[in-house]
Amino acid sequence: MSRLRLVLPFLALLVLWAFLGCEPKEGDGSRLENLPPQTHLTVGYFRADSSAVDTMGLSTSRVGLSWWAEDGDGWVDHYLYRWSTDVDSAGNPVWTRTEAESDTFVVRLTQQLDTVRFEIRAVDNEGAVDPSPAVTVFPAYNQKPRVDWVAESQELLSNTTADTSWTFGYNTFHFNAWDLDGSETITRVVWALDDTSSWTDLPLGQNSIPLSPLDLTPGTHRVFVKAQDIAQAWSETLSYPRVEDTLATGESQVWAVKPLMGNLLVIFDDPAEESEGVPTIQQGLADMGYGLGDDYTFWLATDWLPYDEQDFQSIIETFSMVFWFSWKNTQNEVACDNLNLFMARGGKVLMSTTDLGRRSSSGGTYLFDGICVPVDSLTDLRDRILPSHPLLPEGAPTGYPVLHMTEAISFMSPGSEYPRFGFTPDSSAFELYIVPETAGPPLRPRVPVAARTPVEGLPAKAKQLFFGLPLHKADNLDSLFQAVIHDDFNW
Ligand SMILES: [Ca+2]
Ligand SMILES: [Ca+2]
Repeated sequence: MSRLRLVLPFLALLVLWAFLGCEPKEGDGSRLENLPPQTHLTVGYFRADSSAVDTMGLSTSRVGLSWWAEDGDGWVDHYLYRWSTDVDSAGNPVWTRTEAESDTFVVRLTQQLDTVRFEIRAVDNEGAVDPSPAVTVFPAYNQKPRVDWVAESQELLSNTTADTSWTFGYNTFHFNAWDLDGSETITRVVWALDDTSSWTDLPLGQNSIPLSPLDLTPGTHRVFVKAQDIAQAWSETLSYPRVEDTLATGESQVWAVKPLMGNLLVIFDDPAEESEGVPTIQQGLADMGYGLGDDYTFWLATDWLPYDEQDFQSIIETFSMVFWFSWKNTQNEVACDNLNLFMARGGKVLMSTTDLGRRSSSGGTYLFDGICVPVDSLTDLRDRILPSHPLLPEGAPTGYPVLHMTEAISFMSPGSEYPRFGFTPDSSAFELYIVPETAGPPLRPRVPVAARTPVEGLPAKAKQLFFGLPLHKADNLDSLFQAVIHDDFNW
């Protein structure tokens, strides 16, 4: 054996000794080996609608967790956690980094009752990971999804005076679908009309069921909707009308669809005057040969318009003419965009109201905001129109009759809240009717009370007529309707 062969192992041992000797020894007071952190976990179940811990709450899959960790020789830098369902496409565990020490999770259950596992491990300032993650395993119960109608969306259908409510054939049902486990866990929403043996899927996220006359034939109907979650659980089935034992006070038990008939839609929008105004208008139309249900459709809009503007647009565009009768309060402002679009597409509108929008808060000037009448400004001059004061069709095409109010109408009460009669038409319109000066006392000046907007390039025809008074309190309506329908709007 050569000396070299004895020396080499010795040198190797020496190097090894020197290397080991450089390592700090635990407890020797010099630099310590880095200790990994130790992670702890607290499980609390939280109700989805409250931050209160529900200690009994194994009935939700929405869960609140908090955690902390200690590190004996440094500090905790962050955490890594994963749910048993967190795997990548290859099935490998996926860990999520967080610096938070609590969170609320939606556990994505794939069956009604599932076991879920959560583990979390702290990472210290030197990158050492807790080798023994904190773990919890618990059963979680899936909540059924829920559906309900959007509040107020069924105003059209709320008929507090009768068992039957009605709509026209355009009606969009708006609903909310949610799930206490997180609405993102809803995977399917279906609806049915009348026959629940056949359901139609809605695109996810579309919380409305738009129905047209293709679906809504005249007669009674019932619409149904339900949602399904990722765990295949169905919500209760929601219907309109609701089933009897879930009806709220005033809700209708029967929903009927009325047909859209004729080329004229008459909207009556003056609840206080229904008993007199409705027969007056219907008689006027009958006298000039227009039959209810054949030539025109009547809509008693006492306190509602469709929730969905597109429904209203679709309804009015079924017709070539819309007559809208109201007085001190009208809802036409909510429909103005629709009416303007209707007219831009060739529709014709006759409207009567003295409701011309809000006054400005400062000067009492009328803002004319949101109204769709051809008014430039109010003359604000004439307090009353009596039955003896004629309404003269000055500047009107031939055929328009002289009108009289059937009772004295006044805007002087209450206080000065209401404008007086008379307005100046805007640049698109011309005076149609005026009330001439009336000898006093008190002397009452001449005022324009109606305006006519001719069709561009067709001045003998009109597209809009506006009366700044309650037209349903005027006489000679049959002659007026004759001139409007058979001549001025006939283009
Ligand atoms: Ca450490
Ligand atoms: Ca659920």
